[in-house]
Amino acid sequence: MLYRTFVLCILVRNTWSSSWKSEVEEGSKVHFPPWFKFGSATASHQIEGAWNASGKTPHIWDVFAHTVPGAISDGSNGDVACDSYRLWREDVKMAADLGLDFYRFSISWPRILPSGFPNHINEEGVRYYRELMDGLLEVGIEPVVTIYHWELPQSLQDLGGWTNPLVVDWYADYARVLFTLYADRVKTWITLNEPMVFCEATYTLGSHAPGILSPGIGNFLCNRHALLAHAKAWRIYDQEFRHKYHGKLALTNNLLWFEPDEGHGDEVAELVRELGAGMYSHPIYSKEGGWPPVIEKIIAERSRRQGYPKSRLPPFTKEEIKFIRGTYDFYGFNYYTARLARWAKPGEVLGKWPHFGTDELNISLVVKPEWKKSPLDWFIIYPEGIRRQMKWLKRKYGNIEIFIMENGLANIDPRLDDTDRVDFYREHLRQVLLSIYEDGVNVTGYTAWSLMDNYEWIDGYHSKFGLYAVDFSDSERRRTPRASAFYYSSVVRTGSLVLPATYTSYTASSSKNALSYITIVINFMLALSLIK
Ligand code: PNW
Repeated sequence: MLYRTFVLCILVRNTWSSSWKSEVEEGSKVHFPPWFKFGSATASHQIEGAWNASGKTPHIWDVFAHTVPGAISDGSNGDVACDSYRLWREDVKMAADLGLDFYRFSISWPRILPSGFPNHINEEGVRYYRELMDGLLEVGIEPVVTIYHWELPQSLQDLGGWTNPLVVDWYADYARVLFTLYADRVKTWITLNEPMVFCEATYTLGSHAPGILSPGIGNFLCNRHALLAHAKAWRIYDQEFRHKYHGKLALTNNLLWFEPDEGHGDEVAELVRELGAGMYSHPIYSKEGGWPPVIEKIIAERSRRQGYPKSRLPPFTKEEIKFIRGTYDFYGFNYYTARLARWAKPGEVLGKWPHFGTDELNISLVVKPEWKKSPLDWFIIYPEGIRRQMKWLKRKYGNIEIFIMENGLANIDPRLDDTDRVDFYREHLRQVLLSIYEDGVNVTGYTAWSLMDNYEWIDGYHSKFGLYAVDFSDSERRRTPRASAFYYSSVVRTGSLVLPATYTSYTASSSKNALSYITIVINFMLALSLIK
């Protein structure tokens, strides 16, 4: 007890350190409004493992990693991952130690419906998620559930997956099963995680499971069906469940922020924003609904020039436009990175991700030399982008509630003193504060990606996003908090960006001063012991 009090004193002293004072003196706001919620996120395939256990059948990522040579950069798969199917109590404990308001996780479609259809509901899968939800609720953490985080049952992929119009019904039936099972416990639902990524990376680039290269055709079919599927699930909830459970639903979009390259006007950036954000937002959030008109026109003209009898971007019917429009309770926003947009030079080869069909617009995406690099080539660090993107959403779709469902930094080394990640969180959260206080953006929550290192899709275990490090060579998949876990926990608990001196001096001193280094390490360990 005495020891804990001592630790607490150190934390309190650190919390009221000079860094806080100077920020206040500078006049910048450091406190989040009291209603603002903080959480962290994972996704089923990235953490659960147990790929063929307890009645689960394979989904597209199981099959992709197992059968396509070179599909995953390190040749790995998600068969065991963080073993969270077995170790979920540790995940709940980490979320509780961080003091999170909510924990976002996803449900694996074939773990609940092994055939892909609701003819058979797998009780073991149902129990797993029920126990996880109850475990969270017992420690006062809200479960935020993603219905689809890229795990299409392989049986449905064999029937065409997201390019088959029937997927709308398949998905809606699955969503209804989840609402029936869990709506009493879950009040915030994400229908689809990043349709832009699962349509474009799969069909435009052929790099994500199931790896079908069909640029300009498959991506548009997928985009269209994803929006209809989302809308159908939202309407099912709205009509059959809302009056009883009062939950909120939206999809979440990964939005890359685009600015014009030097010498280019905003027109080029605005056009690519309509492709990246608009195609997955305009049909739901705009007043008129339907595809962004400018994109619809360009694709129709190109299709005609290319000899297609109809546009490759299938238009929505009037009924469909009405059916999709307004199917939201908030805007789910995932933010990682940004690019500059410029008109492509004649014959320019646009390369891979994050180019995603920008050739349709004759636009090339480049990186500003001043932007900070991360160890991953696609991941350029641009904190202002999160604020500018939200301001853009407000301008385009009105002052809707925005919920940041993912934001976080990948690096490639497993070290615990992840000062780069602490800086990343701090700088992005500062931009979120500016959005609230300067731009009047209605942003209500922030989600750190990710609670722990996990299976990063085509990058395998190479990229690490975790607040907690996971030892993948250990059969118990030991989880250890990083400095960023300590920092984020401090933000969550104090609701402010106040930086404990522990960390400030850590960055300031690094190798310069051995004594302060030792003090810092001791402080850091003491602080961590409080979290434990
Ligand atoms: C998201 N981009 O994917 C996914 O929702 C997570 O499952 C994933 O682990 C996380 O972000 C980190 O990659 C993204 O290029 C893929 O901007 C690509 C981008 C953003 C998010």
